[in-house]
Amino acid sequence: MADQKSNEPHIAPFGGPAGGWGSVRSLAEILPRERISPEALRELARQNKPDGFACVSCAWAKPADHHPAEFCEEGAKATAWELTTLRTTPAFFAEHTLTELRGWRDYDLEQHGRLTHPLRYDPATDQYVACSWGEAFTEIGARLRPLDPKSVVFYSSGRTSLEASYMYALMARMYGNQNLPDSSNMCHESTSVGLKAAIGVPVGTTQLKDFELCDAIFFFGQNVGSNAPRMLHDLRTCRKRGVEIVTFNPLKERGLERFTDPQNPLEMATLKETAISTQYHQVRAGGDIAAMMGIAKFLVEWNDAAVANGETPVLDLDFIKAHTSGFGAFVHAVRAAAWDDIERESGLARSELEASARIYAKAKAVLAIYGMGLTQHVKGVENVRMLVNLLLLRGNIGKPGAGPTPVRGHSNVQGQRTVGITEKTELVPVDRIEEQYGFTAPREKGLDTVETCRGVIDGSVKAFIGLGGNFLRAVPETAAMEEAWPRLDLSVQIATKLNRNHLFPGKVSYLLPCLGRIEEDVQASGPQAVSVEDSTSCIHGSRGKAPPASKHLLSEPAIVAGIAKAILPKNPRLDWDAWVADYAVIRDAIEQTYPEVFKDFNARLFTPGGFWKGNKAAERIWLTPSKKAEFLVPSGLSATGFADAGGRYRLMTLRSNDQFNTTIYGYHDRFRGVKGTRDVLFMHAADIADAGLREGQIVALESDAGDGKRRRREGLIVMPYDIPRGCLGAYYPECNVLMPVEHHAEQSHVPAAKSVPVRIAV
Ligand SMILES: Nc1nc2c(c(=O)[nH]1)N[C@H]1C(S)=C(S)[C@@H](COP(=O)(O)OP(=O)(O)OC[C@H]3O[C@@H](n4cnc5c(=O)[nH]c(N)nc54)[C@H](O)[C@@H]3O)O[C@H]1N2
Ligand SMILES: Nc1nc2c(c(=O)[nH]1)N[C@H]1C(S)=C(S)[C@@H](COP(=O)(O)OP(=O)(O)OC[C@H]3O[C@@H](n4cnc5c(=O)[nH]c(N)nc54)[C@H](O)[C@@H]3O)O[C@H]1N2
Ligand SMILES: [Mo]
Repeated sequence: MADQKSNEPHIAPFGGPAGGWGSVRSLAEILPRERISPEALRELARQNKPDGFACVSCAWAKPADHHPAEFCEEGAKATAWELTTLRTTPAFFAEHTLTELRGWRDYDLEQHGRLTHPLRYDPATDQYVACSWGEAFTEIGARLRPLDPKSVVFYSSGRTSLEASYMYALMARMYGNQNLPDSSNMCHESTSVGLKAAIGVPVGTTQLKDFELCDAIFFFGQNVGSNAPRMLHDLRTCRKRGVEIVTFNPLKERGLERFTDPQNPLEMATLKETAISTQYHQVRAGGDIAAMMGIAKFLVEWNDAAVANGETPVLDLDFIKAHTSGFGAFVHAVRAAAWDDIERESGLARSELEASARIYAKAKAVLAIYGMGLTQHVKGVENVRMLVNLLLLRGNIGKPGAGPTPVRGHSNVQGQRTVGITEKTELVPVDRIEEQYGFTAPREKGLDTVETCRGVIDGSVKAFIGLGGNFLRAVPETAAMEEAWPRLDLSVQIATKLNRNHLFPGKVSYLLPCLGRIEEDVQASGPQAVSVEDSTSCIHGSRGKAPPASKHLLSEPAIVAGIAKAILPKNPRLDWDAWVADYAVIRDAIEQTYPEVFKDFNARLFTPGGFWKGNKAAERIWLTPSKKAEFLVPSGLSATGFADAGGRYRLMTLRSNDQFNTTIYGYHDRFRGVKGTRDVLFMHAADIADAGLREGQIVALESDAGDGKRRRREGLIVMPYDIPRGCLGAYYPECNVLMPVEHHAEQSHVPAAKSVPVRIAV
């Protein structure tokens, strides 16, 4: 199998902290492998600095008073990945057919280096051949113009800048659809839907300064050490001031246990570690609603007692009365929930939940930080709503040091939504764009990621444009998707490196190479900057200075403009060329469409720490229909959406410490003690014994979704691991083949990648 890699796989527990010498060694492996030049090394130091570039890795906040080197191991890997001196040229494609390349591993495809030329697929030879940009745009226009706009999809991955995203969304609407799925559809859409319904804003309410003011942090389902390592500094500072950190995660993730700052020479020399979590609860996958219900139950009980004794209430009853709706029904549900059910569903003992409820009840300000462990479940939206319930009980939204803090994924995934990348009409100022550009914008809801997958499989989607990303690898049901993809009339991929999606051409296919954000982008008016929005709603300018990987590359705004001019009639109110010549003009257009958020956009572009776009819920103004923050009674205690049954496991598909989504940097997962392989199945020792398996045995997984479809992943090595019983862990994207398209979060349609029903096959 293409994914299998067994260069002496080695599995043994890792004893070190997150960060520390391990992260330095990990970099020492990557930098030479990417043949990084001295200039590129200099670029590393410009990461997340004023007038530097915004890191292309995660979306965590970038402080104004930055650390001496505001980058982390993962950021450095992402920078090295983009600045590699390795190249994938037309000569490479002359030597390899796509059929052959489909046998390569994801790692080897990208490791070959940056794409250098625009390419067209030649079905006669099954190869990509170099073409001119003009030729590419002309044919893309000729193919798209006759199609029904409803059958065309414009995907984007969350790395694309605000400028290119705004242009892309506008182009789609002018073309005639809102088929604008993005990586957020697979990620924090449960947040966007859940928080919007509960508190009237689709994003977290907190900022970095709240880390200085909280006295407890509740941390659910986010692997900070691997996926947002810069936050470890904030967490460590919190710990040093005695903030309690209560973590809920099925796995003992090292970054949540302890950390050594690789940028602090004293800590490194003395091997000093900071313990991060003060309580660590290994909740079952999909057990968070139950866990939070247990905490709420203690709070309500203690409140009853306090009120009866004339003491200060445990709940913030004044806040609840003034600011919330649905409290009565919620409390009724809390009282009705049975401890046996809570303990079974959460996998946690009542005493553990009591211990965390004590911390919650004592804290004056609580931050609730979370990631994919909550959002990627069938009840992902209810997970988010339950977290809000918990916060509302003690008024922990809209006060300093408190609030929901979703940790977003890609570096501009939140920002794309801010400037129009959405399939939902209600999230777009339709009247304003119609007036600004003189056209009638579509009102019909567009396709999201799940709906796009359905459409590709059933043939109703005819053309796909991908602005970054690796759609075909990131989505569920990858085998059926790969089988269906060649039936597309047109597949266009805008990318920096070759990935598996590019190996599945449509009837007509183009692979268009673009500049990365770290590279210098010179247009008619001179060198350009772009912008991104981080997880805390702060908007940052970003200026690339590294020499481009090839002189044939175009920037993302230039490529979008090229396609737009080819598919749209001329519009006197919109000069795409003028936008490409000077991105400040795009920012003026963005400001005109979104005057509240982007006031004085160009002037504020390089504000240290970014400029905050504001947040009504943070001011306790609730933009919900009831004008209050809404409690929700969850529909049940389990988030999995399927019943437990003999032999059926809950599979969590996970990221390693050595990947960025579908980009595989290497085959080690240092923190989890895995070396040289990704073909691992994490499993509880007692489950291994009960299933009659043994450590190191090679097994297959089959999906157990009850829909009669066969989905199978071969070649996984059984590894005993500290994981709750009945739960399994294995790596994404290799296990996406096991996920049915229809196994997604209700309402938000996020694929339910953290509890996939599977059976073990031998
Ligand atoms: N280096 C690096 N950085 C990244 C990425 C990357 O791949 N590599 N990806 C980026 C992107 S796009 C995103 S969205 C984020 C992803 O970052 P995370 O949100 O951390 O996503 P995952 O790595 O998928 O891991 C989720 C965590 O949830 C836990 N978990 C699984 N199921 C449950 C559950 O039911 N309940 C609870 N409480 N926990 C659960 C897992 O054990 C794991 O620790 O990171 C971003 N940053
Ligand atoms: N089973 C399972 N599936 C998941 C997840 C999971 O946890 N489990 N997580 C989901 C999540 S949270 C996400 S966000 C998605 C990720 O889905 P995507 O965002 O679609 O995937 P990436 O792997 O981030 O995309 C990598 C590719 O982006 C291209 N690229 C990199 N930089 C640039 C650039 O600057 N410009 C352009 N144009 N292209 C660039 C490169 O060619 C690279 O190969 O996957 C989702 N799928
Ligand atoms: Mo993501």
